[in-house]
Amino acid sequence: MVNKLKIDVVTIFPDYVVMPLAQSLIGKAGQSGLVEITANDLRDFTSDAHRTVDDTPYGGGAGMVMMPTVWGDAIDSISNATSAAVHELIILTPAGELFSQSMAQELSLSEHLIFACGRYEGIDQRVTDHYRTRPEFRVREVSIGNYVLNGGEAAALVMIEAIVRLVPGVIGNPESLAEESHSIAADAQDEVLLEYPIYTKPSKWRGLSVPAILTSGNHGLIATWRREQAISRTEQIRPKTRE
Ligand code: JEE
Repeated sequence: MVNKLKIDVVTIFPDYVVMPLAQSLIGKAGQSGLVEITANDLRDFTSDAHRTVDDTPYGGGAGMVMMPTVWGDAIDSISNATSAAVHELIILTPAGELFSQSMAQELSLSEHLIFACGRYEGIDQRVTDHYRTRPEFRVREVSIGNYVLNGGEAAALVMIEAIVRLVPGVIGNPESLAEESHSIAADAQDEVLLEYPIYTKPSKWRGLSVPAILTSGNHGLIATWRREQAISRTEQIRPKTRE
């Protein structure tokens, strides 16, 4: 087997993650054996009767912070159970680097991804700092966008869906991936060309007709029209801003 990807999600809500993963493309990827996903319960790595994962913040402030001890035990155990040479540790946080298509491309080539999904105010910073000193780990603090969620689980699901569909052999349609990879290279969150509008039957619906050029049979003109549509759409919806 060539490109096997193991994904571990660590969370206090493993069911939140398991249910959507059982569906759709990701589920099929699992059946194919190309990807194996495990939802791990963080509380299994606690050592007290109450299964505590959080404590009050040093320096004061609102809310609770997740303890480094529990996270360290979980990540050590999960990484030791996997033979991968490198573990990509992805710590979800509103203060992380923004997730992008190019990051998804990179991560789809990994052997082992560990998603650390915090809750409350997040995870003690020393977890990131410690694993950055360990050569067998590659640590990234990642955010999926500039809005605030209640925890990392939804963000991990978004990332997993974007990553798994890029694993070679998972998507049944290599043509659509090849087409995609053009638009990927530039993707630093600038330089992305939005897609052209798409249509199917019926040719007239509620008084709206499909643009005549698409039924003309002239593939050269269609390609030019689509390029122009993509450009004008991009200028309208994502105008280049200047400082
Ligand atoms: C992981 C806990 C909740 C809420 C404090 C202070 C932050 C944490 N794109 C994304 N948005 N949110 C997350 C995300 C949220 C998380 C955790 C990821 C773990 N939470 C939480 C509020 C705060 N706020 C003011 O600035 C904003 C911290 C995420 C991703 N990925």
